[in-house]
Amino acid sequence: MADVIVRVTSTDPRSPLARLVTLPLGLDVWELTQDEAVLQADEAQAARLEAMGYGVEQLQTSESYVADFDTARTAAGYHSAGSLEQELRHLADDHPEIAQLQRIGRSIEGRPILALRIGERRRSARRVAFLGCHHAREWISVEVPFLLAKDLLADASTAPVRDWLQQGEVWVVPMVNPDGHEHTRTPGNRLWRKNRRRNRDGTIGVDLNRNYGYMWGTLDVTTSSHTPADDTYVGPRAFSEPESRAVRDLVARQLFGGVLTYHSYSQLILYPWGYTSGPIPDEADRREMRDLADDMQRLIAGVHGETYTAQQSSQLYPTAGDTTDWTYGEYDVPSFTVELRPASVLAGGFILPSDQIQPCWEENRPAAHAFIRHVLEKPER
Ligand code: 0X9
Ligand code: ZN
Repeated sequence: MADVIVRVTSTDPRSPLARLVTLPLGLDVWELTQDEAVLQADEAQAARLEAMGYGVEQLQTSESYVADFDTARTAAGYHSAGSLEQELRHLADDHPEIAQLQRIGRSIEGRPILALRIGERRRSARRVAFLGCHHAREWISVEVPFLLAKDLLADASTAPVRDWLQQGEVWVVPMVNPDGHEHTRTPGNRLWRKNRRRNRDGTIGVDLNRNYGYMWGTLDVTTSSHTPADDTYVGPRAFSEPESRAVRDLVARQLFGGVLTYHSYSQLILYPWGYTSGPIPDEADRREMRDLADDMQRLIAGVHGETYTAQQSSQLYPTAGDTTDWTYGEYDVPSFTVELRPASVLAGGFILPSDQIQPCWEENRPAAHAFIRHVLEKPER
């Protein structure tokens, strides 16, 4: 059955949009605001939504969307798993004193999951982590952490980067999901989201951003599903996947003072919780993350004028088992999900034209720096 991209609205107060994501409908939700949702569905799902009383407007078939945006020009400039490995290796080779490439695990299909450690080696070092590409189709989420690493190394001998790298370490894992990313580079698969796990029922893939072990599996809704075929399948148990285990074990070894994970799209800065609409109980933590998210929003807007809205994750939609609920819930460290460019599907959605990579990185640079500074310079508790 053909997949379609639809805009869903609600005029009937008995079927509000917020309810849409709390039902186990197996939808692939791309955008969600008070007024409308943009999502990918098959035709039967779209008909069911209409029958439930929602307004359903077809924007495009998935096929024509990909055909419109996934041009050779759009794809040029993005890394593959292989070209990323090569460039990370060069960065490490060119800066042997302060950079080191580590394999932190292997994917289901055996690809290395790579982390670049940047900083002088000191036992007492504070450490901060930037992650990318839990979701295969979110190619820009590889490029921003990669460019951050490259830029830090280029600036390593001048303040303030020099001081950060003396004081602490920045760890960058640009591609948590190399198998999924490689899959999106094959014809017909540009919109793949999950990893490439063969599930017991024969379907493929676990959503790596539902597989972390804090409140894992406590929701069964469209945006956090227990149905293996669904795009947000949480997996059979927490940390069932080698990719999420690689991140778990890295965090356990390095005890980062903060974690920021890049995704796309929608231009958002999200902080925990995702699993509940309730706020974080600890008021100081709540203020710390909210203030930092607001600072990042301002810093980003100051570069090219783009708005990245700071909010609690669950205000977007509820999920259980995402990365930042786990890093905050388990380690009590400031944790953010940054949803990168663009703002909407009309500007490309998951298929961001490659001429946007540079401005997207430019606007995220001062926010990433603010996060590094915050974590590395934070007084001991
Ligand atoms: O659904 C996700 O995993 C993230 N969005 S994405 O479009 N990149 O897939 C958002 C995760 C943040 N957590 C919550 N919204 N609860
Ligand atoms: Zn994502």
